[in-house]
Amino acid sequence: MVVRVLFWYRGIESLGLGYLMSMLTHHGHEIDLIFEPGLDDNTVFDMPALARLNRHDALVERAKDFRPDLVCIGAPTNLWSHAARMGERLKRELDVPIVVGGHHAQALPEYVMDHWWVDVVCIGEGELALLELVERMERGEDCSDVPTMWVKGADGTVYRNEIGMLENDLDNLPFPEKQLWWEWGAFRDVLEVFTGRGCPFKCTFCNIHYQREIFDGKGDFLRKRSVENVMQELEQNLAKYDASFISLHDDNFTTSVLWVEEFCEVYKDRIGLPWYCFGYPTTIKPRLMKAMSAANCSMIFMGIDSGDEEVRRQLYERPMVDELIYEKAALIHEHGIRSFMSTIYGSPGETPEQMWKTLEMVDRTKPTQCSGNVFYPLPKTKLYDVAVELGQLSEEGQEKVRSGVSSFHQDSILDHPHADLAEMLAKVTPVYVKAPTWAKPLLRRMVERRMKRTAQVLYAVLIPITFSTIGKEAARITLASIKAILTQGGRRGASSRRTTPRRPPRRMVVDPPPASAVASPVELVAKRDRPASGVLAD
Ligand code: B12
Ligand code: SF4
Repeated sequence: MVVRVLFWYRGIESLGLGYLMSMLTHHGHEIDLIFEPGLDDNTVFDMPALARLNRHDALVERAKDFRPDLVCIGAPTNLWSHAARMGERLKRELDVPIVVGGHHAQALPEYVMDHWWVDVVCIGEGELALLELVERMERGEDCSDVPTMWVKGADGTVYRNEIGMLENDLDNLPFPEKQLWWEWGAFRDVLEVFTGRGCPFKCTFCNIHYQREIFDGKGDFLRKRSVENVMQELEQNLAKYDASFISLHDDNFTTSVLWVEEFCEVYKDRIGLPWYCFGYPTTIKPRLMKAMSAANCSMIFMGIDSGDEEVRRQLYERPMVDELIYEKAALIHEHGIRSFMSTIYGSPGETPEQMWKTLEMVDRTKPTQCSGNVFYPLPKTKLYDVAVELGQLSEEGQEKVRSGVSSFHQDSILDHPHADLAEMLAKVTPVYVKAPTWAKPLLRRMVERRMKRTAQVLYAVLIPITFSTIGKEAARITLASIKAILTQGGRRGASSRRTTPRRPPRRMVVDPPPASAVASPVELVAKRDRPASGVLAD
């Protein structure tokens, strides 16, 4: 007997949810997706007037029509407020268990679980955990001790289970679902893929350092798929979708030289399309650049983050001297690869001089494109704690983070004495690095005089120039998702997965045996059956 599982997401394709979806379909369960284009609130726009395009009523109708047994909501911090709005509504309308996972749930499981409409919180990677939950539902078994899941009982008791073992062999995972995302217009020209998980570095504004702690002792944090497995996924998708770009979304693609060399060798013969990836300055090596350039690598995203060595070393824990950054940027360009540099302004304690140095440095690296971000204290990160300790993140600010406010936008939520400078520099940076030399003093003056409105207009108008590569795909998916929501909306697409006849929803049983008989979470993890390997997509 199958279990029907409905997923919700917003704005862009989520490869994380894609993995969960395909894990379930590979084990015979049925899935559907409701997707909000999110044009009203994203990295570029904050235009509440466009909220109607999300067509919540149509989405809820589609959800009802699917008659799910379980609803799965993915929520990074920036989507939490939207996720919560939809989660609450779905609970009222469908009255089935709701599982929330993703980075917000990982960082703040207690907070997420405190919401009346949340039944289960996934505190780690979800493939094995969700499958186990769904299979227990299918068998009508108790779900209170599913590893990696916190589960709420009918009386409000929360069963806080430990994180289960990580899937060490990523080749065992089925390839992530694509079709539903395509139907919703969430991707068009750029095919996204992960070749591995994890990152060896520990930047203090990123989730990696605490993830490494929560996954400690649970298997390998840094994992790579086999090159053959990645090629099969790409070939399978390229046969179906007319993409002309490949995006390798690993946290840090350039970490393993040998693996990347092997990948490039095979990729140039079997795929050949231009691609981009994320890289970390110290891992950018001549040998690697040569191999990547020969394999048609088009662009590398690299964090400069700060132009001040002290900030990089002490605050961000990215120890590297200025010369190294200039050298690596030049190396990328020498090999004919374009660069996308990213910067952060307004970190806790950062001075105006340090912020200006960032603008200078990124300009000197001559990036093809560049983003300016205002520092956002992501929950559970070291820099969040620093902001609180320095008195720059008030109780009100902390509540904003918990509820996901502003994490998309270029408004500082710190009580930072130079927040206005940070906001101005973040807007001007992408334009500044592309501006002719004569225009740079004018742009600097615009920042000094805090001409916020002019900077905002300039930023929005020049997006096609400053973000030419990403901008084109963004425009394509915007049009595609508007079309999808207008034409498809409540109607189910061609990939609808429901084949079972209508029947009452399957219950999630949370009925643990008496306390004395309950095994410790550690014992449960140890004895837990893992899904058989060989679930590799064909
Ligand atoms: C690639 C990437 C992107 C890509 C997205 C690619 C894509 N299509 O998915 C791009 C560049 C577009 C992007 C954009 C942004 N990103 Co980003 N991104 C990442 C990165 C490097 C990898 C994410 C990923 O896919 N991981 C692999 C998949 C398999 O894992 P996953 O998504 O976590 O999903 C697993 C589990 O979390 C869990 N799970 C997830 N959802 C659910 C739901 C349920 C029901 C269950 C049971 C389980 C579950 O199971 C999944 C499978 O194991 C991470 C860093 C990281 N290590 O995670 C940052 C990261 C996720 N991004 C982050 C941020 C802040 C952003 C932006 C807000 C940046 C900005 N200012 O614009 C935007 C917002 C995008 C959005 N979703 O709206 C933060 C999020 C922090 C937070 N607390 O939310 C991260 C963690 C990096 C960081 N700075 O620390 N990002
Ligand atoms: S290199 Fe990137 S993914 Fe790795 S810890 Fe730093 S910011 Fe996070």
